Amino acid sequence: MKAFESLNVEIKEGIYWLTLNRPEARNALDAKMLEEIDTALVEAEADEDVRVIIIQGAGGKSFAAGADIKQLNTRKPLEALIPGMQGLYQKLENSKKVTIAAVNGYALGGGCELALACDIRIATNKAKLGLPELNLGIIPGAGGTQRLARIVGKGRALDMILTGKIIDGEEAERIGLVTYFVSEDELTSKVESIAGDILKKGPVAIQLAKFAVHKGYDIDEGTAMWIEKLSQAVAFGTEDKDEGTKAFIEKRKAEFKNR
Ligand code: CO8
Repeated sequence: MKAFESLNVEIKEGIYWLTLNRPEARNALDAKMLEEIDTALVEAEADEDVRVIIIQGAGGKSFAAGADIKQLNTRKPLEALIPGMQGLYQKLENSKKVTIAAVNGYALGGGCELALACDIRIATNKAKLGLPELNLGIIPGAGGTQRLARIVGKGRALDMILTGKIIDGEEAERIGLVTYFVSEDELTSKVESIAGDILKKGPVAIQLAKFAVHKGYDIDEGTAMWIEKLSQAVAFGTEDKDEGTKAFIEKRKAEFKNR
């Protein structure tokens, strides 16, 4: 496992815990941290035992307060065209592992966009989420304009982006921006319990289901149905499908092998 400056990582029982660790800057995502997240994702992706990636923020005040504004201040127009944060979050969304954002404290701008790129989001009573980029004269440019609208609908996304309003975890759950709302004390156990449910499933089926949902969402329904069908054909060819169906018939727990 690599050593990082701005991250803490730990692998425990199939879970890759990725903790953003710049609490003095509210875990703002500077170039170094983005590079390290990229490296951590490559590491997690290559590890067959890792099935779930959980992203959280250190320090109890913030998940991530967005891109590092001091670094943004000197960015030139063409630098916005590099894959950068947007490309990194696309990698995250395309990961074959299940990704969970555990949001305690601020998830603003690029921090909120990081959570939006995860498969499942959990917010606590201390969470504050928003896309306040317009206050800085820029727009949410790490997938926020697209993913927020897809997740909460165009009207709510426009309201949040154009006003820059910050919402709490309870409202985030109400509008569907996060999947679960829990108290700060319950966060770790909730995340572990969701990860535990995922770890019981066949890894190939998890990957195929995730791919079908994400890729199918952006295209016409007929083509998306074919993605689903072809993904199912792949699943039907796995030993895990034989094991899963056999275990049900034999009234026992399935032992999936990832093949
Ligand atoms: N960047 C750099 N430093 C930050 C950031 C940030 N985003 N957020 C906080 N910090 C630093 C502060 O400067 C401060 O540093 P110092 O102690 O040296 O003065 C330290 O963290 C603590 O901050 P505060 O004293 O402000 O702490 P509070 O608890 O009072 O407030 C907040 C916390 C509400 C999070 C507040 O710091 C804040 O509003 N931060 C900025 C939030 C923001 O606007 N985020 C959006 C950034 S833009 C973005 O994410 C763009 C993404 C897309 C880019 C695509 C590029 C192509």
